[in-house]
Amino acid sequence: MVSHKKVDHVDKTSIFRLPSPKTTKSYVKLQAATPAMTAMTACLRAKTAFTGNGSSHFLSYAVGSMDNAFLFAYNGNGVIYSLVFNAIKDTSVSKVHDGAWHHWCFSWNNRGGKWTVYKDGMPAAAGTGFQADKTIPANGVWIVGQDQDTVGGGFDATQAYVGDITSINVWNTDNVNVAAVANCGDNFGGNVISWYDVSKEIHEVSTYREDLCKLK
Ligand SMILES: [Ca+2]
Repeated sequence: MVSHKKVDHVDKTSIFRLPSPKTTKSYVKLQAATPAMTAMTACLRAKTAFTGNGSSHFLSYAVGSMDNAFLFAYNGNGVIYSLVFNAIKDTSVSKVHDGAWHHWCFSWNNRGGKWTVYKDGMPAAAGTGFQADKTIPANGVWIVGQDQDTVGGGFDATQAYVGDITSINVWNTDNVNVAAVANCGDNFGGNVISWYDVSKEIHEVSTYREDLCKLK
């Protein structure tokens, strides 16, 4: 048994730090009741300077029938990508690992397969025709910092995230005021995952406090 602590509420200034070198032991499970999603938006704040081989997964969502139901990640060149319903969308959004805090969102809608990557509240890349008419299945498991190849596990150290991460929110719509979310709007909690409220099962991840919104 791996020991871990369970945290039902964290202060809004709580930040998770996933250690270097990459390991499969460090991750946070977010316990959310997730509906089937025909559209979604996932947002988070991240600060990393990791470069090198392998990918780095901010967030993964797996169900029994599909481990790559949703992924939000960047590759070894610092380029954002996502997977929806087991298909990858590489983007042109780069320099994730510049060592500074950034707010990132990925939104998708199965109507026309419209997708958008937002950096610091502004659209940075977008397209259509990605997984149109697909539905992300319900009742899966959300893991911060690892790619799941089985539900809640099957991690690969080369795919772990190294760095700081916080403010993870997920909505089952792509109709989100991302600029307000990025600018610490009061009403930023997701309706699928709300960072303030979601229960967090922490595995070998350290936390510290910093109010990233204070500077806004
Ligand atoms: Ca996987």
